[in-house]
Amino acid sequence: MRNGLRGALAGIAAAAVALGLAEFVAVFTGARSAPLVAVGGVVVDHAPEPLKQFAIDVFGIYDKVALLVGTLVLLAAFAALIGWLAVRNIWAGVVGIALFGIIGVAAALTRPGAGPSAAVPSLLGAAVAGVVLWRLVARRPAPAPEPGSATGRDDRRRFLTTVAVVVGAAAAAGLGGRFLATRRSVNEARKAVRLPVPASPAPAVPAGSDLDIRRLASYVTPNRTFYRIDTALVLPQVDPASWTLKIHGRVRNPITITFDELLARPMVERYVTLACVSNEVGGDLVGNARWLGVPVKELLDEAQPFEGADQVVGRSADGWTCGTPTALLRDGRDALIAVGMNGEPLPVKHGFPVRMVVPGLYGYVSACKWIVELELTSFADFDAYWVPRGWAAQAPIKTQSRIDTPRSGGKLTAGPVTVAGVAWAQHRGVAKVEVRVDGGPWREATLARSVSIDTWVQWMWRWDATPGEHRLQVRATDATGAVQPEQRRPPTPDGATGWHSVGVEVG
Ligand SMILES: Nc1nc2c(c(=O)[nH]1)N[C@H]1C(S)=C(S)[C@@H](COP(=O)(O)O)O[C@H]1N2
Ligand SMILES: [Mo]
Repeated sequence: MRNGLRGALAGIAAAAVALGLAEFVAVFTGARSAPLVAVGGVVVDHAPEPLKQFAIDVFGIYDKVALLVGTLVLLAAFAALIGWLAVRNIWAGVVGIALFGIIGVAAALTRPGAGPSAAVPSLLGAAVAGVVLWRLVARRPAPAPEPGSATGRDDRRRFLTTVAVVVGAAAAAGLGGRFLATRRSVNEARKAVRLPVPASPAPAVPAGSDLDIRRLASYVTPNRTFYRIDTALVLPQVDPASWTLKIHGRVRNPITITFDELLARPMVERYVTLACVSNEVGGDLVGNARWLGVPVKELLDEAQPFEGADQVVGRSADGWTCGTPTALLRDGRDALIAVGMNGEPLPVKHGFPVRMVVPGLYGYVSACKWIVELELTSFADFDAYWVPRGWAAQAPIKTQSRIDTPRSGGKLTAGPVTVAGVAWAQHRGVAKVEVRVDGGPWREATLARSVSIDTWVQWMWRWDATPGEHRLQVRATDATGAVQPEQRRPPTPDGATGWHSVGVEVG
């Protein structure tokens, strides 16, 4: 086997050992201390905004998987290079691995909330990788056998077996670590949670909220299919037994409450449609759920914010922050510190044990998952996570409407066609939805019923389709009379605008 290839394989084996071992050790030092997750987290936090939007556009909700796979591929390439260099000079290999170790340690130590033990997975991983590389590269049979000779073949077989065993052991350690981590996760604690009966139940969903049209989004979105957006590469595992919510900062009366204390308070249950600011026109980063929780207003009233504390910063267990106008949280809308979603404890990926939900505001300025702090401050004094990354500090949800059926590029038969979709203008309410064909006159759609102005609403319109290619467009008008603007604008900095349109072929 050629020395270069041999070195490259040795490098990849060493890297696999480092990652597998680190993943295993991270079971004990915290999932976010594993080098892949820590470095990935730094990339997520510091990647330029256009790149991130590109990732969301191209990979959608798989952007995190794409990031991890991409990182692994890059890593394998560098590991191969280090191994290749190590064949020529073993010290070059050792320095290369040390460099990786340092990057891992630096990333893990600088993650929010990291303690000194966060350095351990990368340190151990790099140390063992160094030994593996040394053994695989330096232990050459001397003298070098003729290529193709019996000793050459034996040597090659021995080398490949060693590499296979090492990589296999690394994979076992890594996967074993992942398995143990799930076992140690909060799933058990979540199953044990008994949600209280709401003192103020949600209004019953009126008959006719669901038009029961194929491919039309259901009025209530099941937890299973509810969109998920966050910066977390591994889900924060927040144990309700040790969870507290600290309300502090510019308040007269700082308070800290435990999970049991929160559950003991009178709870409110409301339907609220959540929407992501990154949603493109016609996109599906929006969903409607029944949330159970304590009104934020009551907690703030107890804490007594000082005059001028116009921003409430929600802080997550993983350090993520969002900033919500204090006045909006106290204006009587159903802003909740929520523990329940559609009758269940919050799913872990939707913020278990506790999150915030605020009708009318995009998620990134209000819907803090895994929330552990509410800090009273001012917009002048603090920028939350997405603000220095180019997104607006204040972001009410824009009026939007979407055509769910027919789909773009659909082939239809001439005659009556049901055109249907959803529209939303949270906390203002949708007053009207209109559809037009090929730029013709606007036709008013039929609106389904909804429980409140804080949720989306289904709409439908009967179209007598004629043969040919056609373009359908939709627009909504909110209850203040404002018509959804036509002008197409991208999601940055405060939400996309424009009319959703769908091209179809009628035969
Ligand atoms: N801790 C934390 N909370 C977060 C986020 C995050 O990255 N971290 N993302 C926010 C964004 S951008 C949105 S749109 C909503 C999405 O909530 P969901 O994943 O439950 O649908 O969560 C918000 N809460
Ligand atoms: Mo979002």
